[in-house]
Amino acid sequence: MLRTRFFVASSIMLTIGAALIFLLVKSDHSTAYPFMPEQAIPQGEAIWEIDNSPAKALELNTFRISLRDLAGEPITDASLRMQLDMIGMVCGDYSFALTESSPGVYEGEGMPLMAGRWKADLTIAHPAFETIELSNAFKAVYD
Ligand SMILES: [Cu+2]
Repeated sequence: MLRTRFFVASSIMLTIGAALIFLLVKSDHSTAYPFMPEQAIPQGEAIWEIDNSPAKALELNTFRISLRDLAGEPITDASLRMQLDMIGMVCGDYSFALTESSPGVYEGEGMPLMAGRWKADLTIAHPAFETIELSNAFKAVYD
């Protein structure tokens, strides 16, 4: 009797486990790599914006990063670079600089070279603090 109950219980657990694994494997990259618009940095936060959502493959898309300190004031005079790299594929990176368009707001244009899921690696250099590396993910489509 105890053995039967144990058997039933473990069968249920196995079924649930298998269902979870199936869901995890089935989930596409859009859930595995979400776009995270607000990211904490030691000095405050970085806010990501891409003018096209989804981004347009083989076209220039404006990437905008706003840096704010813990008091909500803009972090000015930083040097920002971004590198776009397709997730799970070696089809070429796209690297560009972002320039400060207004205090604490940095803009640059990047081109995803194919439709699909992309990773954006951001480097923030500033004379007043150690270089910060952030990453995000986004989707690109053909127009
Ligand atoms: Cu590719």
